[in-house]
Amino acid sequence: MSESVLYLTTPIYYINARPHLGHAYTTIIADAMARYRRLRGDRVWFLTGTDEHGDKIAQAAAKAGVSPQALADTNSAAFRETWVRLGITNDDFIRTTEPRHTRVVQQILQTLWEAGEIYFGKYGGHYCYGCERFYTEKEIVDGKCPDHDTPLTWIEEENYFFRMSAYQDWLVKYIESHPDLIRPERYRNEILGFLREPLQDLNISRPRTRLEWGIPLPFDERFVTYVWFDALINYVSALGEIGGEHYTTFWPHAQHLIGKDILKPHGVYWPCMLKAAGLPVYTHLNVHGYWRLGGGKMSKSIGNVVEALALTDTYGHDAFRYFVMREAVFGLDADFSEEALVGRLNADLANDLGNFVSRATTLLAARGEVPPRGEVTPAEAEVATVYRKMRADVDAAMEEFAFSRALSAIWDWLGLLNRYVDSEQPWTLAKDPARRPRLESVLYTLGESLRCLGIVLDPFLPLAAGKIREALGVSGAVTFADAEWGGLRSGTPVRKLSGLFPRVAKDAKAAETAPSERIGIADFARIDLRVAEVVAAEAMPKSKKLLKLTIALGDETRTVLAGIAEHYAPADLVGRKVVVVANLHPAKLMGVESNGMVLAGSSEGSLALLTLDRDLPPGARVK
Ligand code: ME8
Repeated sequence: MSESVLYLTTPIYYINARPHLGHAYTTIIADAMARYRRLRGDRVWFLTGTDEHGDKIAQAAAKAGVSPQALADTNSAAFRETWVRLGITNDDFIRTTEPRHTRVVQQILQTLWEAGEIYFGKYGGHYCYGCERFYTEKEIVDGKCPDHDTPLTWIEEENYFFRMSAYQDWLVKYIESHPDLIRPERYRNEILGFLREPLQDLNISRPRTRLEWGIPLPFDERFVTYVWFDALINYVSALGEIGGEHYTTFWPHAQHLIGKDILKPHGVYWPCMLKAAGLPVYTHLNVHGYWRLGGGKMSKSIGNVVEALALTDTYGHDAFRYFVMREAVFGLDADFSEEALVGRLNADLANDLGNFVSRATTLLAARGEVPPRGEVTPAEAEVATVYRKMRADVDAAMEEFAFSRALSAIWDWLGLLNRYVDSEQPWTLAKDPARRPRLESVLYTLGESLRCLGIVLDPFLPLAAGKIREALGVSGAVTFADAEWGGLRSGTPVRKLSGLFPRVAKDAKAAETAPSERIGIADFARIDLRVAEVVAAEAMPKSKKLLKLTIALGDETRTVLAGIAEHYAPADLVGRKVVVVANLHPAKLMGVESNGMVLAGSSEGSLALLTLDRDLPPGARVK
């Protein structure tokens, strides 16, 4: 990443729909990018806003019996409030009904008019009121709008046109000489493919007799500007006066982020408009795919996309952010479902991240503060080396808006951290005063991992990252410069942080917390519970958790694997009578077949085997 300045924009959203999953996705990933670049110490300006002109708003306002401006005020506020609620850190919010916008649109129109880039002409075409654009014969599907699947209207009228066709050759050459102007590459190819056909001039006006709600052309008051011409200019108008300080600082570093639905206006119209107006083209157009719901194409008109966004309140903003960034490969379509969200929340957030944070802060808090760094064995060196590699991988991924790849790099490191805790067994070290130096070095590594997590997770999980920093007493702004490995000071007080991401009980409604589903006695009778005697027990090589038990069940002996190694020594088990599920399908774990399951209860980290309070022979039925 070369520039140290970033001007990042989202599309300005139409205010005839309520904010939904699709809008939130674009805005959330833009926010993550803005936060990431600020952490790098870059100068960032992050813009979002609303697109408020056009037929649809005028019609909806008439229907509601209010002025278009009043409706626009209400509906635009819904977007602004949603972004505040989601913790979006946009620096500005532009509305196309603001005077600062109108001024710049009219200025650009006047410049183009005077330069002869705009002419008056007659045009007839198939118009879609939904899209507010004309469709060429080639684009029409079965006589209908390819987007809305509704009939088109033949409209013939006099209008103003922008000489876009004159820029075709220039645009092709520009895209070819700037290979990553439009990315990912599939969308660059799509635009180049489109440009293989002759480019038409762009109709940029609508007669006021047909549409009143728009920006009047400065050179002909009988017409208003075509919505796309109006809307695209927001990216410039939001920076104030063209040539002014804010514009000069940020425009040369403009990057747009959009969904694939609006590729053509951004990939074709906009660069031609900029070129004609004598303004530099944006540096990158970053295009993401579409979220699908229930396997189909997500429609803007259906309420379930709004409901999908409401899941941010159900499961938390961080969990929602994490899910959409982790699940979608940037540029490709992705499927949204509540089940998948809960799956990620439980596995990645509650389990991988939450458990690590809980274990590490519990161990450190028990000691009160971060110990001296101590000796660095190969295990500690590996944690640091993989951390540095992860940081480089995250940087490379973020350069391409590859949020999912960035997160998976962080989670690979987190996996290593969890394995490190499992294999170093700090709770065992803590019991042996002679091993105190070793314990200190492990605890220091855990503390340093927490500190670094509190920084690198910040763009993606801002709330959780803030809590992690707080547990280590880090207050105020941080940057990636603070995330150099080894920066943790011994003596730093640590507070316990548990329940960062509580598990969500879905379907089977977590046996521990919620009342479980009722079953009939016949269902229960299908489970064959038996008394068994442990005749031999041994540790499983390479496993911290599993013990291999040989059990007698009446006449039969069986091998059963039990995840109790952290709670029972093999020698303590031989001769004990336990209760097993005898009719489970065999399962192979680490190369050993387990034939049954030993029952145990657990709560908050302690575990107890079910045994008998009077003697019964092995094989006795339990019910
Ligand atoms: O097109 N999946 O506004 P819009 C992912 N006003 N992203 C989605 C999505 C989905 N299913 N649905 C919508 C407009 N989006 C114009 C833009 S810009 C100068 C003018 C997101 O409200 C995605 O970012 O229809 C898409 O490009 C945008 O919302 C369209 O928003």
